Amino acid sequence: MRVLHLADVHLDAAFAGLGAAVSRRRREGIRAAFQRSIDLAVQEKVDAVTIAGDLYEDERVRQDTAEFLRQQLARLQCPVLIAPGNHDYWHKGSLYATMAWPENVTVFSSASFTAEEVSGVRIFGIAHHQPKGTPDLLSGVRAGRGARAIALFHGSERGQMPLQDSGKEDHAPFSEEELGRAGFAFGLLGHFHTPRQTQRLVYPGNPEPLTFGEAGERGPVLVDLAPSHPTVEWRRVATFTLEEREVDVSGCQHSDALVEKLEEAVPEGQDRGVRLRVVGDLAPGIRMGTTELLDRLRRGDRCVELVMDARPALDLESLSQAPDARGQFVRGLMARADFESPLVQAALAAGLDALRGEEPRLL
Ligand SMILES: [Mn+2]
Repeated sequence: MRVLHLADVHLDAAFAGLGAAVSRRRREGIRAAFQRSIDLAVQEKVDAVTIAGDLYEDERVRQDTAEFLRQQLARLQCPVLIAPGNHDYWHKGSLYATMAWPENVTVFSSASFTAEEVSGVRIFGIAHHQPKGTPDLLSGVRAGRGARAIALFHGSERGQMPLQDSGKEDHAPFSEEELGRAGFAFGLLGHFHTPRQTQRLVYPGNPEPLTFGEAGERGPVLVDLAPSHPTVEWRRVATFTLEEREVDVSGCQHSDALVEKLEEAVPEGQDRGVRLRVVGDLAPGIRMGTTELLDRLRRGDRCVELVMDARPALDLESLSQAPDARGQFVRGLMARADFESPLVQAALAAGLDALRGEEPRLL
C-alpha cells in the first residue's frame, strides 16, 4: 500500500513585496510543482494521494486555481484524500464545500476523525474549521478495531515549534505518543514546512520553496504504509531555487559600484531567487536606500531580496575636525599608538554611535 503524500502546497500564496511579475511567476511555480506531484503519482501508480492541509490559501484562492485543481486531481485513477488545515480551513463558503470535486476526491469535512478504507488500510482524516485556535485533534481519539489505522491531519507536533519557521502558530498541537495511544500506526501530517520524519510520522514540507532559508529535500513523499515502520522517500518537484548569498561591499566607492557588485551576486535565470546579505563598510558618499537598490537589482523581474547589514564607513578625516565632542573623541583615539587595534576600533564605532544618540553596536 503506497501513497503519495503532500502538504503545504499553498496555491495562490501572495509573495508580498516581490513585485507583481515575480510573485506571479512564483505562484506559477507552485502550480507547476503541484502538477509534477500529480505526474509522479500517476507514474508511480500509487494506491492513493493524501494531502494534509494548506493546499491553497482560503482568502486568496482564485476560481482559476480551483479549476486547475479540479482538472489535476481528475487525472488520477486512485482516491485522493484531503484533510483541510488552517490556511484552507473548512467552512460553508470554502472551495472544499462549494466546488464539485471529481468523484475520486474525498475532503474530510468533519471536525472529528472519520475513516476511509483504501487498499486494506483505514485512513482517518479531520478538518480544521477555523483559521486559528484549533485545539489538540487527537485528544480522546481511539481508532478502534479493524484494518491498520493511519492518521491524516494538519497539526503541530509539540516540542518541534522552535525548530520550525519563525512566526508559525501552534495550530492543533499534539504529541507523537498521542498518535500511538490513539491507535494510529503512522501519521501523514502537514503544517511544518521544514520536513520531518520519525518512525511514527512524516511532515513532507512545502513542495515549492515559499521563503528564503528553505534548503534541503522537501515536497511530496512516497510512503509505503505496509511495513511496521512505514518507509518514506522524498521526491523533488520544485521549479524555483532560493539561495542566500553574502556580499561584502567594502571598497565600493560610489552607488554604481555598489549596484554592480550586488548584481554580480544575482544568479542568472528567471527561476532562481536570491537573498543578498549586504555586509561590510558602506562608503560615506553612498546615499542609497534599500528600496532604490532593490528597484535596480530587480530589473528584468529578477527575484531578489536584500538584507542590509552593511554599516556606513567612518570618514575619520572629517570627523576628527568636527568642532564638538565627536571631534575631540576621535582625535583622542587617533593619538593612541594602538589606534588600529580591534579594541580601539570597536570603541571608536561604539562611541560615535553613542554620540549620535544611537544604540552602540556590540563590542
Ligand atoms: Mn502551511
